[in-house]
Amino acid sequence: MKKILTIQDISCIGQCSLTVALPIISACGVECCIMPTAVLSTHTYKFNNYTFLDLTNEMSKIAKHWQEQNFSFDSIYTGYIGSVEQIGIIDKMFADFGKDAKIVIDPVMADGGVLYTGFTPAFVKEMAKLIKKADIIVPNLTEASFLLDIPYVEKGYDRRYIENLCRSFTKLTNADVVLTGVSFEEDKLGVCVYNHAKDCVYYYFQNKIDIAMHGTGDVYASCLVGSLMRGKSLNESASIAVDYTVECIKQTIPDKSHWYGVEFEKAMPYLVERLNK
Ligand code: PXL
Repeated sequence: MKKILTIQDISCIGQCSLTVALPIISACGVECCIMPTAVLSTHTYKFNNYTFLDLTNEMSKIAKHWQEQNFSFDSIYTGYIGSVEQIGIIDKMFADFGKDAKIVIDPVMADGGVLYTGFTPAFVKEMAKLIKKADIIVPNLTEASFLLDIPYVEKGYDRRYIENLCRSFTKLTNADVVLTGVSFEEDKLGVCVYNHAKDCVYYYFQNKIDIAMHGTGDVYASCLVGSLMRGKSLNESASIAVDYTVECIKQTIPDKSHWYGVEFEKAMPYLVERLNK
């Protein structure tokens, strides 16, 4: 069985980061080990007065113990990272535990043209350096714009724009790019997968559901990495993750009072069945 290490926060309530990555990766039939970056009472989106316990010191201690045990992983997948200092620790962890690992970085920091609360230009700069170490990066359009230091374009772009944007990442990294939130037609939303070695792109779209739901980025990336480690190709994993994320959104819509995340749990049977095909 393959073993993924995922590095991100524990938002105790909120259906994002580790509370999403653990169950989804497990459902993919892959062992999920965790390195928590922080513990928050909830996620930071539309919640006020949440608690935040920084785990930077603990991360170094955990890593030291793992080194003594000679642990290594088939994949290291990073999500929400709490600080610039943690980026340095994670960089070292890639070297210590990820020699033969697929390094997947979801540069969680922004959406809708703006940085999330607590993220700074200094963080963006460090993240732009960290992705040099990645095999695959999973930015949304906003994060891609911040990393490349270009203006965010919300809509009205064409294929040439998207493909040039993906290709621009070759300045920063040799990683393949899974660019999320791509839309050329009003009613379609999907991803562009840029294969760095072959310099070619693959698109996958679904009918757009015009409701923004929090945590879908984490659902998407967790499913992508889980499918990859389950043995699916990158293009296939990118497509499965689109379909699963859409299924999660559809399952959440009837529950009008559920506002802080997606009910990804309801769509788990769909994911398990799809991966068995
Ligand atoms: O879904 C990304 C995420 C993860 N962790 C925390 C967050 C967010 C997005 O807002 O606040 C704590």
